Amino acid sequence: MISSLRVVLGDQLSHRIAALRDLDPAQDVVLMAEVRAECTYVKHHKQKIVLVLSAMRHFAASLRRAGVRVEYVTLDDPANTHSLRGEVRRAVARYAPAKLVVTEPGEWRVLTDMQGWSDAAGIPVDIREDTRFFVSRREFAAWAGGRRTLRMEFFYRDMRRRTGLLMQGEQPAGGRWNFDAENRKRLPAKINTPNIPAFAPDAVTRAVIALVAAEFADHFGDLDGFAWPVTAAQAQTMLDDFCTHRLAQFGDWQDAMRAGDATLFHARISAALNMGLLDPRRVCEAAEAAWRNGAAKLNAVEGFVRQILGWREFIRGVYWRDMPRYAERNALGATRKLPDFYWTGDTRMKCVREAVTQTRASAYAHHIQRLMITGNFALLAGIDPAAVDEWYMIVYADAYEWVEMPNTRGMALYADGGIVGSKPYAAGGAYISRMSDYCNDCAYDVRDAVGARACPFNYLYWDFMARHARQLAGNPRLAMPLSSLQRMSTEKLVGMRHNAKQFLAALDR
Ligand code: FAD
Ligand code: DLZ
Ligand code: SF4
Repeated sequence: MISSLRVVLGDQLSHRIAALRDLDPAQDVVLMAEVRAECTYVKHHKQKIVLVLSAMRHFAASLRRAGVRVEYVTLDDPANTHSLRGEVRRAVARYAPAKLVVTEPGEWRVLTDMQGWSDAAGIPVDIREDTRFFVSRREFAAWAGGRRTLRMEFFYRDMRRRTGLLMQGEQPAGGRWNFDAENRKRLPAKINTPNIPAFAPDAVTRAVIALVAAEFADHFGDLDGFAWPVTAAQAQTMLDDFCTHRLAQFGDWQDAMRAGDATLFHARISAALNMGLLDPRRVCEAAEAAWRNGAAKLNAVEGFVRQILGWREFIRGVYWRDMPRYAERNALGATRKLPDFYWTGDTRMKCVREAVTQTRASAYAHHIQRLMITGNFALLAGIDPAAVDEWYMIVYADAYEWVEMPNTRGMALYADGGIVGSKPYAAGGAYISRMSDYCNDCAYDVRDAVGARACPFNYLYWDFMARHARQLAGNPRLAMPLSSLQRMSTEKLVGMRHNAKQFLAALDR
Protein backbone atom coordinates (compact mmCIF):
# COMPACT_ATOMS: atom_id res chain seq x y z
CA MET A 1 0.00 0.00 0.00
CA ILE A 2 1.32 3.43 -0.98
CA SER A 3 0.16 6.93 -0.24
CA SER A 4 -0.46 8.15 -3.77
CA LEU A 5 -0.01 7.11 -7.36
CA ARG A 6 1.26 10.01 -9.49
CA VAL A 7 0.46 9.73 -13.19
CA VAL A 8 2.74 11.44 -15.71
CA LEU A 9 1.63 11.52 -19.37
CA GLY A 10 3.89 11.57 -22.41
CA ASP A 11 3.63 15.36 -22.80
CA GLN A 12 4.16 16.14 -19.11
CA LEU A 13 7.86 15.35 -18.87
CA SER A 14 8.97 17.99 -16.40
CA HIS A 15 10.29 17.51 -12.87
CA ARG A 16 8.19 20.54 -11.96
CA ILE A 17 4.94 19.09 -13.34
CA ALA A 18 2.04 19.60 -10.91
CA ALA A 19 1.46 15.87 -10.33
CA LEU A 20 4.98 15.54 -8.89
CA ARG A 21 4.63 18.46 -6.47
CA ASP A 22 4.92 17.34 -2.83
CA LEU A 23 5.83 13.79 -3.92
CA ASP A 24 7.26 11.70 -1.12
CA PRO A 25 9.68 9.14 -2.59
CA ALA A 26 9.20 6.92 0.45
CA GLN A 27 5.41 6.76 0.10
CA ASP A 28 4.48 7.49 -3.52
CA VAL A 29 4.89 5.81 -6.89
CA VAL A 30 4.91 7.44 -10.35
CA LEU A 31 3.06 5.69 -13.16
CA MET A 32 4.10 6.15 -16.78
CA ALA A 33 2.60 3.97 -19.50
CA GLU A 34 3.25 3.54 -23.20
CA VAL A 35 -0.16 2.66 -24.58
CA ARG A 36 -1.39 1.84 -28.04
CA ALA A 37 -4.50 4.03 -27.64
CA GLU A 38 -2.33 7.17 -27.42
CA CYS A 39 -0.19 6.07 -30.35
CA THR A 40 -3.16 5.41 -32.63
CA TYR A 41 -6.11 7.70 -31.71
CA VAL A 42 -4.75 9.44 -34.78
CA LYS A 43 -2.05 7.62 -36.72
CA HIS A 44 0.79 9.88 -35.60
CA HIS A 45 3.91 10.35 -37.70
CA LYS A 46 6.36 7.60 -36.76
CA GLN A 47 8.93 10.15 -35.55
CA LYS A 48 6.38 11.68 -33.18
CA ILE A 49 5.77 8.31 -31.53
CA VAL A 50 9.51 7.67 -31.24
CA LEU A 51 10.02 11.12 -29.77
CA VAL A 52 7.32 10.71 -27.12
CA LEU A 53 8.20 7.16 -26.09
CA SER A 54 11.94 7.78 -26.04
CA ALA A 55 11.50 11.01 -24.06
CA MET A 56 9.21 9.14 -21.63
CA ARG A 57 11.87 6.46 -21.10
CA HIS A 58 14.59 9.05 -20.55
CA PHE A 59 12.38 10.98 -18.14
CA ALA A 60 11.56 7.84 -16.14
CA ALA A 61 15.29 7.16 -15.86
CA SER A 62 15.90 10.69 -14.58
CA LEU A 63 13.15 10.26 -11.96
CA ARG A 64 14.70 7.00 -10.82
CA ARG A 65 18.11 8.66 -10.57
CA ALA A 66 16.44 11.19 -8.28
CA GLY A 67 15.28 8.35 -6.04
CA VAL A 68 11.67 8.20 -7.23
CA ARG A 69 9.91 4.84 -7.62
CA VAL A 70 8.56 4.60 -11.16
CA GLU A 71 6.12 2.00 -12.46
CA TYR A 72 6.92 2.13 -16.18
CA VAL A 73 4.85 0.08 -18.61
CA THR A 74 6.43 -0.47 -22.02
CA LEU A 75 4.48 -0.87 -25.23
CA ASP A 76 5.61 -4.48 -25.61
CA ASP A 77 4.73 -5.51 -22.04
CA PRO A 78 2.37 -8.53 -22.48
CA ALA A 79 0.20 -7.34 -19.56
CA ASN A 80 -0.30 -3.86 -21.09
CA THR A 81 -4.02 -3.05 -21.53
CA HIS A 82 -3.04 -0.30 -23.99
CA SER A 83 -5.23 2.46 -22.60
CA LEU A 84 -4.34 5.06 -19.97
CA ARG A 85 -7.42 4.14 -17.93
CA GLY A 86 -6.59 0.44 -18.11
CA GLU A 87 -3.03 1.05 -16.92
CA VAL A 88 -4.21 3.28 -14.09
CA ARG A 89 -6.57 0.55 -12.94
CA ARG A 90 -3.86 -2.09 -13.11
CA ALA A 91 -1.42 0.04 -11.11
CA VAL A 92 -4.11 0.86 -8.54
CA ALA A 93 -4.78 -2.87 -8.10
CA ARG A 94 -1.05 -3.47 -7.67
CA TYR A 95 -0.14 -0.63 -5.29
CA ALA A 96 -3.49 0.10 -3.55
CA PRO A 97 -2.80 3.84 -3.28
CA ALA A 98 -5.01 6.07 -1.15
CA LYS A 99 -5.40 8.48 -4.06
CA LEU A 100 -4.38 9.29 -7.62
CA VAL A 101 -2.63 12.54 -8.46
CA VAL A 102 -2.60 13.76 -12.07
CA THR A 103 -1.96 16.95 -14.03
CA GLU A 104 -4.74 18.19 -16.29
CA PRO A 105 -4.03 16.89 -19.82
CA GLY A 106 -3.64 18.88 -23.04
CA GLU A 107 -6.62 17.39 -24.80
CA TRP A 108 -10.35 17.48 -24.12
CA ARG A 109 -10.61 13.81 -25.07
CA VAL A 110 -8.19 12.82 -22.29
CA LEU A 111 -9.68 15.21 -19.73
CA THR A 112 -13.15 13.69 -20.10
CA ASP A 113 -11.65 10.23 -19.74
CA MET A 114 -9.62 11.29 -16.72
CA GLN A 115 -12.74 12.63 -15.03
CA GLY A 116 -13.97 9.03 -14.99
CA TRP A 117 -10.81 7.57 -13.44
CA SER A 118 -12.01 8.00 -9.89
CA ASP A 119 -15.06 5.79 -10.51
CA ALA A 120 -13.05 3.35 -12.61
CA ALA A 121 -10.33 2.94 -9.98
CA GLY A 122 -12.51 3.39 -6.88
CA ILE A 123 -10.25 6.03 -5.26
CA PRO A 124 -10.20 9.85 -5.26
CA VAL A 125 -8.39 11.62 -8.10
CA ASP A 126 -6.68 14.98 -7.60
CA ILE A 127 -6.58 16.62 -11.07
CA ARG A 128 -4.13 19.48 -10.73
CA GLU A 129 -3.86 22.57 -12.88
CA ASP A 130 -1.02 22.45 -15.43
CA THR A 131 1.25 25.23 -14.19
CA ARG A 132 3.59 25.12 -17.18
CA PHE A 133 1.69 28.00 -18.80
CA PHE A 134 1.80 31.73 -18.11
CA VAL A 135 -1.99 31.88 -17.66
CA SER A 136 -4.35 29.30 -16.29
CA ARG A 137 -7.46 28.27 -18.16
CA ARG A 138 -9.55 30.15 -15.60
CA GLU A 139 -7.52 33.35 -15.93
CA PHE A 140 -7.82 33.28 -19.70
CA ALA A 141 -11.57 32.73 -19.52
CA ALA A 142 -11.83 35.71 -17.14
CA TRP A 143 -9.76 37.86 -19.55
CA ALA A 144 -11.91 36.78 -22.50
CA GLY A 145 -15.19 36.97 -20.60
CA GLY A 146 -16.08 40.62 -21.05
CA ARG A 147 -14.82 40.98 -24.62
CA ARG A 148 -16.95 40.90 -27.76
CA THR A 149 -13.99 39.84 -29.89
CA LEU A 150 -10.69 38.35 -28.79
CA ARG A 151 -7.50 39.76 -30.25
CA MET A 152 -4.15 38.17 -29.56
CA GLU A 153 -2.38 41.54 -29.67
CA PHE A 154 -4.30 42.90 -26.64
CA PHE A 155 -3.90 39.66 -24.74
CA TYR A 156 -0.17 39.77 -25.48
CA ARG A 157 0.20 43.32 -24.15
CA ASP A 158 -1.45 42.26 -20.91
CA MET A 159 0.93 39.32 -20.72
CA ARG A 160 3.93 41.60 -21.19
CA ARG A 161 2.71 43.86 -18.39
CA ARG A 162 1.95 40.91 -16.16
CA THR A 163 5.28 39.12 -16.63
CA GLY A 164 7.51 42.17 -17.03
CA LEU A 165 9.10 40.51 -20.09
CA LEU A 166 10.62 43.09 -22.46
CA MET A 167 9.31 45.94 -20.33
CA GLN A 168 10.99 49.14 -19.23
CA GLY A 169 8.94 50.10 -16.21
CA GLU A 170 5.33 50.43 -17.39
CA GLN A 171 6.36 50.86 -21.02
CA PRO A 172 7.24 48.23 -23.64
CA ALA A 173 10.97 48.02 -24.35
CA GLY A 174 11.86 50.22 -27.32
CA GLY A 175 8.57 52.13 -27.01
CA ARG A 176 6.50 49.72 -29.10
CA TRP A 177 4.67 46.49 -28.33
CA ASN A 178 5.15 44.96 -31.74
CA PHE A 179 8.07 45.22 -34.17
CA ASP A 180 6.56 43.27 -37.05
CA ALA A 181 6.88 46.24 -39.37
CA GLU A 182 10.64 45.55 -39.33
CA ASN A 183 10.28 41.81 -39.74
CA ARG A 184 9.25 39.34 -42.40
CA LYS A 185 11.54 40.28 -45.23
CA ARG A 186 12.15 38.35 -48.39
CA LEU A 187 15.13 35.99 -48.05
CA PRO A 188 18.06 37.00 -50.29
CA ALA A 189 19.20 34.09 -52.49
CA LYS A 190 22.76 34.25 -51.18
CA ILE A 191 22.14 34.21 -47.45
CA ASN A 192 23.58 31.19 -45.60
CA THR A 193 21.49 29.55 -42.92
CA PRO A 194 23.10 27.93 -39.87
CA ASN A 195 23.13 24.17 -39.36
CA ILE A 196 20.89 23.02 -36.53
CA PRO A 197 21.98 20.53 -33.87
CA ALA A 198 21.04 16.94 -34.68
CA PHE A 199 20.77 14.51 -31.80
CA ALA A 200 21.91 11.07 -32.91
CA PRO A 201 19.68 8.36 -31.42
CA ASP A 202 21.20 6.69 -28.34
CA ALA A 203 20.51 3.07 -27.38
CA VAL A 204 17.16 3.96 -25.77
CA THR A 205 15.95 5.81 -28.85
CA ARG A 206 17.26 3.09 -31.17
CA ALA A 207 15.22 0.49 -29.29
CA VAL A 208 12.10 2.66 -29.62
CA ILE A 209 12.77 3.21 -33.33
CA ALA A 210 12.83 -0.58 -33.83
CA LEU A 211 9.60 -0.95 -31.83
CA VAL A 212 7.81 1.78 -33.78
CA ALA A 213 9.04 0.42 -37.11
CA ALA A 214 7.55 -2.96 -36.23
CA GLU A 215 4.31 -1.79 -34.56
CA PHE A 216 3.32 1.25 -36.62
CA ALA A 217 4.68 0.45 -40.07
CA ASP A 218 1.52 1.79 -41.74
CA HIS A 219 1.78 5.24 -40.11
CA PHE A 220 2.84 8.29 -42.14
CA GLY A 221 6.45 9.44 -42.04
CA ASP A 222 10.06 8.34 -42.37
CA LEU A 223 12.08 7.08 -39.42
CA ASP A 224 15.48 7.57 -41.01
CA GLY A 225 17.14 10.73 -39.92
CA PHE A 226 15.38 10.92 -36.54
CA ALA A 227 17.27 13.75 -34.77
CA TRP A 228 14.84 15.23 -32.21
CA PRO A 229 16.01 16.22 -28.72
CA VAL A 230 14.62 13.56 -26.35
CA THR A 231 15.86 14.91 -23.00
CA ALA A 232 15.66 18.26 -21.24
CA ALA A 233 19.43 18.66 -21.63
CA GLN A 234 19.25 18.13 -25.40
CA ALA A 235 16.29 20.50 -25.67
CA GLN A 236 18.34 23.10 -23.79
CA THR A 237 21.17 22.60 -26.31
CA MET A 238 18.69 23.27 -29.11
CA LEU A 239 17.50 26.45 -27.36
CA ASP A 240 21.05 27.67 -26.66
CA ASP A 241 22.01 27.02 -30.27
CA PHE A 242 18.98 29.01 -31.44
CA CYS A 243 19.80 31.94 -29.15
CA THR A 244 23.42 31.96 -30.35
CA HIS A 245 23.04 31.33 -34.07
CA ARG A 246 19.48 32.01 -35.23
CA LEU A 247 17.59 34.36 -32.91
CA ALA A 248 19.32 37.52 -34.17
CA GLN A 249 17.84 36.93 -37.62
CA PHE A 250 14.58 35.29 -36.53
CA GLY A 251 12.45 38.39 -37.13
CA ASP A 252 13.90 39.33 -40.49
CA TRP A 253 13.28 35.96 -42.12
CA GLN A 254 10.40 34.70 -40.01
CA ASP A 255 8.03 34.33 -42.96
CA ALA A 256 10.58 33.24 -45.55
CA MET A 257 10.60 29.80 -47.17
CA ARG A 258 13.33 28.13 -49.15
CA ALA A 259 13.38 24.78 -50.95
CA GLY A 260 15.53 22.22 -49.14
CA ASP A 261 15.84 24.36 -45.99
CA ALA A 262 13.19 23.49 -43.43
CA THR A 263 14.36 25.49 -40.44
CA LEU A 264 15.95 28.73 -41.71
CA PHE A 265 16.12 30.88 -38.56
CA HIS A 266 13.34 29.19 -36.58
CA ALA A 267 13.88 27.69 -33.12
CA ARG A 268 12.56 24.17 -33.67
CA ILE A 269 11.62 23.87 -30.01
CA SER A 270 7.83 23.50 -30.14
CA ALA A 271 7.84 19.72 -29.62
CA ALA A 272 10.18 20.04 -26.62
CA LEU A 273 8.08 22.86 -25.16
CA ASN A 274 4.81 20.98 -25.58
CA MET A 275 6.23 17.83 -23.95
CA GLY A 276 7.66 19.63 -20.93
CA LEU A 277 11.34 19.34 -21.88
CA LEU A 278 11.58 23.13 -22.00
CA ASP A 279 9.85 25.70 -19.83
CA PRO A 280 8.23 28.60 -21.73
CA ARG A 281 9.27 31.16 -19.08
CA ARG A 282 12.89 30.13 -19.34
CA VAL A 283 12.73 30.21 -23.13
CA CYS A 284 11.39 33.78 -23.09
CA GLU A 285 13.94 34.81 -20.47
CA ALA A 286 16.78 33.35 -22.56
CA ALA A 287 15.61 35.37 -25.57
CA GLU A 288 15.25 38.52 -23.46
CA ALA A 289 18.78 38.00 -22.10
CA ALA A 290 20.09 37.80 -25.67
CA TRP A 291 18.59 41.25 -26.31
CA ARG A 292 19.83 42.74 -23.04
CA ASN A 293 23.39 41.52 -23.64
CA GLY A 294 23.38 42.80 -27.21
CA ALA A 295 23.40 39.44 -28.99
CA ALA A 296 20.09 40.10 -30.77
CA LYS A 297 18.04 43.16 -31.69
CA LEU A 298 14.66 43.94 -30.24
CA ASN A 299 12.70 43.30 -33.45
CA ALA A 300 13.92 39.68 -33.45
CA VAL A 301 13.50 39.06 -29.73
CA GLU A 302 10.10 40.72 -29.46
CA GLY A 303 8.88 38.76 -32.51
CA PHE A 304 10.03 35.50 -30.93
CA VAL A 305 8.72 36.21 -27.42
CA ARG A 306 5.34 37.15 -28.92
CA GLN A 307 5.03 33.66 -30.44
CA ILE A 308 5.38 32.03 -27.03
CA LEU A 309 4.02 34.57 -24.57
CA GLY A 310 1.30 35.72 -26.96
CA TRP A 311 0.22 33.20 -29.58
CA ARG A 312 0.92 29.98 -27.71
CA GLU A 313 -0.96 31.09 -24.59
CA PHE A 314 -3.80 32.71 -26.55
CA ILE A 315 -4.31 29.59 -28.65
CA ARG A 316 -4.47 27.41 -25.55
CA GLY A 317 -6.90 29.79 -23.89
CA VAL A 318 -9.25 29.67 -26.88
CA TYR A 319 -9.10 25.87 -27.01
CA TRP A 320 -10.12 25.36 -23.40
CA ARG A 321 -12.65 28.19 -23.40
CA ASP A 322 -14.46 26.91 -26.50
CA MET A 323 -14.17 23.13 -26.41
CA PRO A 324 -15.96 20.90 -27.17
CA ARG A 325 -18.00 23.16 -29.53
CA TYR A 326 -14.80 24.37 -31.19
CA ALA A 327 -14.18 20.94 -32.73
CA GLU A 328 -17.46 21.29 -34.67
CA ARG A 329 -16.83 24.76 -36.10
CA ASN A 330 -17.04 24.99 -39.88
CA ALA A 331 -17.95 28.62 -40.54
CA LEU A 332 -17.23 28.46 -44.28
CA GLY A 333 -19.13 25.19 -44.78
CA ALA A 334 -16.08 23.37 -46.22
CA THR A 335 -16.71 19.73 -47.14
CA ARG A 336 -14.12 18.57 -49.68
CA LYS A 337 -12.07 15.49 -48.79
CA LEU A 338 -8.34 15.86 -48.20
CA PRO A 339 -6.41 15.31 -51.45
CA ASP A 340 -4.08 12.30 -51.49
CA PHE A 341 -1.08 14.52 -52.18
CA TYR A 342 -1.17 15.66 -48.54
CA TRP A 343 0.22 12.19 -47.85
CA THR A 344 2.17 11.37 -50.98
CA GLY A 345 3.50 14.79 -51.98
CA ASP A 346 2.57 13.77 -55.52
CA THR A 347 1.53 17.14 -56.93
CA ARG A 348 2.94 19.48 -59.55
CA MET A 349 2.64 22.40 -57.11
CA LYS A 350 6.23 22.73 -55.98
CA CYS A 351 5.35 24.62 -52.78
CA VAL A 352 2.93 21.94 -51.58
CA ARG A 353 5.22 19.11 -52.68
CA GLU A 354 8.10 20.65 -50.76
CA ALA A 355 6.03 21.11 -47.58
CA VAL A 356 4.67 17.55 -47.66
CA THR A 357 7.94 15.76 -48.48
CA GLN A 358 9.82 17.74 -45.85
CA THR A 359 7.08 16.99 -43.30
CA ARG A 360 7.21 13.29 -44.12
CA ALA A 361 11.00 13.30 -43.69
CA SER A 362 11.17 15.30 -40.45
CA ALA A 363 7.70 15.77 -38.83
CA TYR A 364 8.46 19.50 -38.95
CA ALA A 365 7.50 22.51 -41.02
CA HIS A 366 7.72 26.09 -39.88
CA HIS A 367 4.74 28.31 -39.28
CA ILE A 368 4.47 29.90 -42.72
CA GLN A 369 4.66 26.57 -44.51
CA ARG A 370 1.84 25.31 -42.26
CA LEU A 371 -0.23 28.47 -42.60
CA MET A 372 0.40 29.77 -46.09
CA ILE A 373 1.10 26.57 -48.06
CA THR A 374 -0.77 23.52 -46.78
CA GLY A 375 -3.20 25.58 -44.68
CA ASN A 376 -3.85 28.18 -47.38
CA PHE A 377 -4.42 25.48 -50.00
CA ALA A 378 -6.93 23.69 -47.73
CA LEU A 379 -8.71 27.00 -47.08
CA LEU A 380 -8.93 27.95 -50.76
CA ALA A 381 -9.96 24.46 -51.88
CA GLY A 382 -12.65 24.21 -49.17
CA ILE A 383 -11.33 21.06 -47.47
CA ASP A 384 -13.35 19.70 -44.56
CA PRO A 385 -11.80 21.13 -41.33
CA ALA A 386 -12.07 17.75 -39.59
CA ALA A 387 -9.85 16.15 -42.24
CA VAL A 388 -7.38 19.04 -42.14
CA ASP A 389 -7.28 18.92 -38.34
CA GLU A 390 -6.57 15.22 -38.43
CA TRP A 391 -3.75 15.73 -40.93
CA TYR A 392 -2.03 18.37 -38.79
CA MET A 393 -2.48 16.21 -35.67
CA ILE A 394 -0.82 13.31 -37.45
CA VAL A 395 2.07 14.85 -39.29
CA TYR A 396 3.81 17.23 -36.85
CA ALA A 397 5.95 16.14 -33.91
CA ASP A 398 4.63 19.06 -31.82
CA ALA A 399 0.92 18.36 -32.42
CA TYR A 400 -1.37 18.18 -29.40
CA GLU A 401 -4.96 19.15 -29.83
CA TRP A 402 -4.86 22.23 -27.54
CA VAL A 403 -2.38 23.90 -29.88
CA GLU A 404 -3.07 22.16 -33.19
CA MET A 405 -6.82 22.75 -33.39
CA PRO A 406 -7.14 26.53 -32.93
CA ASN A 407 -4.17 27.00 -35.26
CA THR A 408 -5.75 24.80 -37.92
CA ARG A 409 -9.47 25.45 -37.61
CA GLY A 410 -9.04 29.01 -36.45
CA MET A 411 -5.94 30.55 -37.94
CA ALA A 412 -5.52 28.54 -41.13
CA LEU A 413 -9.10 27.67 -42.11
CA TYR A 414 -11.17 30.48 -40.55
CA ALA A 415 -13.58 27.70 -39.60
CA ASP A 416 -14.15 29.37 -36.21
CA GLY A 417 -15.57 32.43 -37.98
CA GLY A 418 -12.90 34.81 -36.68
CA ILE A 419 -12.12 33.91 -33.07
CA VAL A 420 -8.40 33.28 -33.56
CA GLY A 421 -7.76 35.44 -36.63
CA SER A 422 -9.56 38.59 -37.71
CA LYS A 423 -9.65 37.47 -41.36
CA PRO A 424 -8.97 34.35 -43.42
CA TYR A 425 -5.25 34.06 -44.22
CA ALA A 426 -6.07 33.50 -47.89
CA ALA A 427 -3.34 34.30 -50.41
CA GLY A 428 -2.60 33.77 -54.07
CA GLY A 429 0.67 32.73 -55.67
CA ALA A 430 2.15 36.25 -55.49
CA TYR A 431 2.56 35.94 -51.71
CA ILE A 432 4.27 32.54 -52.02
CA SER A 433 6.50 33.82 -54.79
CA ARG A 434 7.50 36.86 -52.72
CA MET A 435 8.34 34.83 -49.62
CA SER A 436 10.02 31.78 -51.20
CA ASP A 437 12.03 30.42 -54.09
CA TYR A 438 9.51 27.65 -54.81
CA CYS A 439 7.99 29.25 -57.89
CA ASN A 440 11.35 29.30 -59.73
CA ASP A 441 11.12 25.57 -60.16
CA CYS A 442 7.41 24.83 -60.54
CA ALA A 443 5.38 23.31 -63.35
CA TYR A 444 2.96 26.23 -62.96
CA ASP A 445 3.57 29.89 -63.72
CA VAL A 446 2.93 32.13 -60.76
CA ARG A 447 2.32 35.14 -63.05
CA ASP A 448 -0.67 33.46 -64.70
CA ALA A 449 -4.14 33.33 -63.27
CA VAL A 450 -5.95 31.71 -66.18
CA GLY A 451 -5.00 28.86 -68.48
CA ALA A 452 -3.36 25.45 -68.31
CA ARG A 453 -0.09 26.68 -66.71
CA ALA A 454 -1.68 29.19 -64.35
CA CYS A 455 -0.72 28.84 -60.69
CA PRO A 456 -3.61 27.10 -58.89
CA PHE A 457 -3.22 29.41 -55.88
CA ASN A 458 -4.14 32.36 -58.14
CA TYR A 459 -7.44 31.13 -59.51
CA LEU A 460 -8.37 29.27 -56.33
CA TYR A 461 -7.83 32.51 -54.39
CA TRP A 462 -10.28 34.49 -56.54
CA ASP A 463 -12.71 31.59 -56.67
CA PHE A 464 -12.59 31.50 -52.85
CA MET A 465 -13.20 35.25 -52.62
CA ALA A 466 -16.10 35.03 -55.07
CA ARG A 467 -17.62 32.01 -53.26
CA HIS A 468 -17.52 33.73 -49.90
CA ALA A 469 -17.84 37.38 -50.93
CA ARG A 470 -21.19 37.84 -49.25
CA GLN A 471 -20.16 36.21 -45.97
CA LEU A 472 -16.88 38.17 -45.80
CA ALA A 473 -18.30 41.48 -47.03
CA GLY A 474 -18.38 43.26 -43.65
CA ASN A 475 -14.73 42.47 -42.82
CA PRO A 476 -12.67 45.69 -43.06
CA ARG A 477 -9.44 43.71 -43.47
CA LEU A 478 -10.81 42.25 -46.72
CA ALA A 479 -12.09 45.51 -48.16
CA MET A 480 -9.25 45.72 -50.71
CA PRO A 481 -9.48 42.25 -52.27
CA LEU A 482 -13.28 42.37 -52.24
CA SER A 483 -13.29 45.67 -54.06
CA SER A 484 -10.73 44.30 -56.59
CA LEU A 485 -13.09 41.39 -57.11
CA GLN A 486 -15.94 43.77 -57.87
CA ARG A 487 -13.86 45.74 -60.32
CA MET A 488 -12.52 42.63 -62.08
CA SER A 489 -13.70 42.04 -65.66
CA THR A 490 -16.34 39.37 -65.94
CA GLU A 491 -14.23 37.61 -68.56
CA LYS A 492 -11.25 37.29 -66.23
CA LEU A 493 -13.32 36.15 -63.27
CA VAL A 494 -15.26 33.62 -65.36
CA GLY A 495 -11.96 32.27 -66.75
CA MET A 496 -10.46 31.85 -63.30
CA ARG A 497 -13.58 30.29 -61.87
CA HIS A 498 -13.66 27.87 -64.77
CA ASN A 499 -10.02 26.90 -64.07
CA ALA A 500 -10.85 26.50 -60.38
CA LYS A 501 -13.85 24.33 -61.15
CA GLN A 502 -11.80 22.02 -63.33
CA PHE A 503 -8.94 21.85 -60.84
CA LEU A 504 -11.26 21.05 -57.93
CA ALA A 505 -13.17 18.48 -59.98
CA ALA A 506 -9.86 16.75 -60.71
CA LEU A 507 -9.06 16.79 -57.00
CA ASP A 508 -12.39 15.15 -56.23
CA ARG A 509 -11.68 12.39 -58.74
P1 FAD B 1 9.32 29.23 -34.08
O1 FAD B 1 8.82 29.86 -35.32
O2 FAD B 1 10.76 29.31 -33.83
O3 FAD B 1 8.51 29.90 -32.86
C1 FAD B 1 8.92 29.74 -31.50
C2 FAD B 1 7.86 29.09 -30.68
O4 FAD B 1 6.70 29.89 -30.62
C3 FAD B 1 7.39 27.73 -31.18
O5 FAD B 1 8.26 26.71 -30.78
C4 FAD B 1 6.02 27.61 -30.54
O6 FAD B 1 6.11 27.06 -29.26
C5 FAD B 1 5.56 29.06 -30.44
N1 FAD B 1 4.59 29.37 -31.50
C6 FAD B 1 4.82 30.03 -32.63
N2 FAD B 1 3.68 30.22 -33.31
C7 FAD B 1 2.72 29.62 -32.59
C8 FAD B 1 1.32 29.45 -32.77
N3 FAD B 1 0.68 29.94 -33.82
N4 FAD B 1 0.65 28.75 -31.83
C9 FAD B 1 1.28 28.25 -30.75
N5 FAD B 1 2.60 28.38 -30.53
C10 FAD B 1 3.29 29.07 -31.43
N6 FAD B 1 2.37 24.55 -33.01
C11 FAD B 1 2.49 23.52 -32.15
O7 FAD B 1 3.26 23.61 -31.19
N7 FAD B 1 1.75 22.38 -32.32
C12 FAD B 1 0.90 22.24 -33.36
O8 FAD B 1 0.24 21.21 -33.49
C13 FAD B 1 0.78 23.31 -34.28
N8 FAD B 1 -0.06 23.20 -35.35
C14 FAD B 1 -0.16 24.23 -36.22
C15 FAD B 1 -1.05 24.12 -37.29
C16 FAD B 1 -1.20 25.15 -38.19
C17 FAD B 1 -2.16 25.04 -39.33
C18 FAD B 1 -0.45 26.34 -38.02
C19 FAD B 1 -0.60 27.47 -38.96
C20 FAD B 1 0.43 26.47 -36.96
C21 FAD B 1 0.58 25.43 -36.04
N9 FAD B 1 1.45 25.53 -34.95
C22 FAD B 1 1.55 24.48 -34.07
C23 FAD B 1 2.17 26.78 -34.65
C24 FAD B 1 3.57 26.91 -35.26
O9 FAD B 1 3.51 26.67 -36.63
C25 FAD B 1 4.58 25.98 -34.60
O10 FAD B 1 4.57 26.16 -33.20
C26 FAD B 1 6.00 26.28 -35.10
O11 FAD B 1 6.06 26.16 -36.49
C27 FAD B 1 6.99 25.36 -34.42
O12 FAD B 1 8.28 25.52 -34.95
P2 FAD B 1 9.44 26.30 -34.17
O13 FAD B 1 9.63 25.73 -32.83
O14 FAD B 1 10.61 26.33 -35.08
O15 FAD B 1 8.77 27.73 -34.01
C1 DLZ C 1 1.39 11.47 -28.06
C2 DLZ C 1 1.53 10.33 -27.10
C3 DLZ C 1 1.91 9.08 -27.58
C4 DLZ C 1 2.21 8.83 -29.01
N1 DLZ C 1 2.01 8.04 -26.75
C5 DLZ C 1 1.77 8.19 -25.43
C6 DLZ C 1 1.85 7.10 -24.52
O1 DLZ C 1 2.09 5.98 -24.91
N2 DLZ C 1 1.63 7.35 -23.22
C7 DLZ C 1 1.33 8.57 -22.74
O2 DLZ C 1 1.16 8.75 -21.53
N3 DLZ C 1 1.21 9.62 -23.59
C8 DLZ C 1 1.42 9.46 -24.90
N4 DLZ C 1 1.30 10.50 -25.76
C9 DLZ C 1 0.89 11.81 -25.22
C10 DLZ C 1 -0.63 11.85 -24.96
O3 DLZ C 1 -1.32 11.57 -26.17
C11 DLZ C 1 -1.01 13.21 -24.38
O4 DLZ C 1 -0.64 13.20 -23.04
C12 DLZ C 1 -2.48 13.48 -24.49
O5 DLZ C 1 -2.84 13.64 -25.82
C13 DLZ C 1 -2.86 14.75 -23.74
O6 DLZ C 1 -2.22 15.88 -24.30
FE1 SF4 D 1 3.16 27.16 -55.60
FE2 SF4 D 1 2.04 28.50 -57.63
FE3 SF4 D 1 4.54 29.01 -56.94
FE4 SF4 D 1 3.95 26.70 -58.11
S1 SF4 D 1 3.76 28.72 -59.02
S2 SF4 D 1 5.28 26.99 -56.34
S3 SF4 D 1 1.90 26.29 -57.27
S4 SF4 D 1 2.72 29.35 -55.70
